[in-house]
Amino acid sequence: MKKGFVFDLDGVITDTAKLHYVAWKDLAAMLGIEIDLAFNEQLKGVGRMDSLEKILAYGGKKDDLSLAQKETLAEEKNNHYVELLQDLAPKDLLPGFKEFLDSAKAHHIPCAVASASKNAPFILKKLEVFTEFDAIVDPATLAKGKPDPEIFIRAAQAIHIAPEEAVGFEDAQAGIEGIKACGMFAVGVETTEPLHQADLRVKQLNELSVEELLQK
Ligand code: XGP
Repeated sequence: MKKGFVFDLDGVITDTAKLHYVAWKDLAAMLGIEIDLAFNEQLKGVGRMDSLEKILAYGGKKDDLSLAQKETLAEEKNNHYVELLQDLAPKDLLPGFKEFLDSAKAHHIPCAVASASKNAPFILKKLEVFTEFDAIVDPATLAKGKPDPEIFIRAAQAIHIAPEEAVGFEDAQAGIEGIKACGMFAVGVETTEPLHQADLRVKQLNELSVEELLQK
């Protein structure tokens, strides 16, 4: 029996993954690096500085910039991304997410957010679901990012269950790997590429019922 749910944010609760792509693509272009959707899969679930490092390595510019320059670039990308978020509203919750969350609450199942994004609280407030979660892990407090399982272990702890008692929801391969590495049941929300190692794959959360998942 499962006792709690742990959700990624970008691409699971709302489709902000595509806005990250727009902002990273523009920043990369400014640096003379062209990224495409296939490369973008590698940025999903990965924190801000690590995403920038991946782009620089991809463009052969790994050792070209100082830490201060990288921090400035990461901040520029974030400013652009936050501008793109301004109109975000409850209508932007992915289909079936709110119904699923409401059903979990009706079953008294604790729910946590495990996102690499430092913008998670801001986005959840815009979507008007911030207060619906029992815990939101602060990625700034983590030693390692996804695919390390740390964020998922911390999310399970925050809702007072063992990782094996939780179901994790992810749209990123790095996230699925983190979920599996700590023994959680992994639901892969597949929007583009196939997610390897997921225990269950869906396109949208409205394909799932809380009752069924609790039996996993
Ligand atoms: P934050 C974001 C990264 O910038 C982005 O590349 C990842 O895909 C995303 O986190 C994963 O959720 O972090 O810049 O919003 O803090």
